Amino acid sequence: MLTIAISKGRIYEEALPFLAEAGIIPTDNPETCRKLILDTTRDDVKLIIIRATDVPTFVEYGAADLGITGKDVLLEHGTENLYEPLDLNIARCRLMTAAHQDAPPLTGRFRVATKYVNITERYFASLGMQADIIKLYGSMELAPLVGLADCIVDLVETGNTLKANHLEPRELIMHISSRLVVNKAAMKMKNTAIVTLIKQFEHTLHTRNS
Ligand code: PRT
Ligand code: MG
Repeated sequence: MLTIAISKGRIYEEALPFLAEAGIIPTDNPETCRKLILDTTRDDVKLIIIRATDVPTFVEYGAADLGITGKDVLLEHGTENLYEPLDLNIARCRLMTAAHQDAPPLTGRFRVATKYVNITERYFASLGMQADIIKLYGSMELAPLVGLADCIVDLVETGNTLKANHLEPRELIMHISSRLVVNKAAMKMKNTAIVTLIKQFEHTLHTRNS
């Protein structure tokens, strides 16, 4: 049995073609059914539907053999206890700093609101800048508007969310895409099945790029 951890929404939707290449078609739709464990057209594969930020935890502890999650989530969580064999190049976006359109460039000591505390700390430290980080769980865009922070660190895709809130992107921290991650013990114990799956995912990737 192989268990794959994945979050609903954009990653799930964009991962479906990869799963299909491996003969894995979920028999329920996670958006409409309330099941957290989904059967698939393969008797030996189940999907578990969890929050995006929980995927590394489930895979690390072996509660799932594999997972699909954003590089943002992986970098924030830490990846020492996982294998990351494949960049699926899906759910792409950019991790950026953003500030109010009228805000001056950052100098001296300033406050940054983000849910990416670890990445943000490392980023500003690498620039030798003094950032006081305020952890938020959502609606980061609000922070500069109400004087909670001088800037934010968040994901940007089209930029529409920033624009709608009178913010603008400033510095690119990194390009983000979703990755396949594998539990280390499972990679040994279920090597053949997992390696086959990785090859099938790679095939989808190569077909797309050609
Ligand atoms: O939504 P929930 O609170 O359940 O969890 P989540 O936000 O962690 O999950 P989800 O499904 O929203 O995002 C999962 C992953 O998708 C992220 O970890 C990223 O790797 C990837 N991804 C790709 C994105 C985006 N693009 C994206 N645009 N995740 C979030 N956004 C949000 C962003 O945070 C901002 O609020 O969309 C808004 C910006 O979009 P634009 O187009 O207005 O710029
Ligand atoms: Mg979200």
